[in-house]
Amino acid sequence: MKWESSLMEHLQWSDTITNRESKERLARMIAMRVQEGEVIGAGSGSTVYLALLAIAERIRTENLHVTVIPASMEISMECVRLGIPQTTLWMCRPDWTFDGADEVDPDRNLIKGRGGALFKEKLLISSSNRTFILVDESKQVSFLGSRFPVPVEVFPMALPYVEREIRAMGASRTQLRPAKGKDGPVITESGNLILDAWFSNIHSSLEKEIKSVTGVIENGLFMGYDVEVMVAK
Ligand code: ABF
Repeated sequence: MKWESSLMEHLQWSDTITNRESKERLARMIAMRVQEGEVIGAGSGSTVYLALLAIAERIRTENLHVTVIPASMEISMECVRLGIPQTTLWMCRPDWTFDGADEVDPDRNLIKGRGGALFKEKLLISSSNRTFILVDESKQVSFLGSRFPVPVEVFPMALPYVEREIRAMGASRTQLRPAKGKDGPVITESGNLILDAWFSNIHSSLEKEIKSVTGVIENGLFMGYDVEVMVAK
């Protein structure tokens, strides 16, 4: 069908996945957890994409019935392409959710949001009784902020105010995230901006402090969430 083939052109994961073998091991492990009739939340990123491939394979070969709640339009489009049925948080609550992360500390605190879908990812994880975070070893850090800034999703008009408040909280640097391959900033699916904020001391209350600023939609810190971390060697 024409519509499907034009959809395919926009999905270009395969060439760009780092640590692919580790991520494929995780993908197979998560696909094996899916049980008949379950509703599963799917975050975003390349590990989630590979897990969807493995789940689609089980749907094809075992006639498994599973429904996915996707955290992003990109993942939703992958589900369409792979023939995986979808639903929304309006319709039901996921039995469990899987997602990736950018950094995981020894206490299972996370930084997420390099793909800009942090708001819906957090909504999905908060709505789930159980969440699996799939990471390769490169994502394990001794403290958060070692490699990545904290992404903050900001209502556009609030940007100057939010930036001042975030700096007053101790961010040494803030940067509006630029769009890849074109002029202008990243615009999220909800029409907001992403402000990346570098902190040298990410403490347990920082997530809530950032969230309390008027104009902040969400941030990519996940402090103290009850998640199970699966690490591929
Ligand atoms: C999502 O995908 C994001 O929160 C995180 O930034 C990213 C991890 O991507 P990958 O699985 O491609 O390493 O989970």
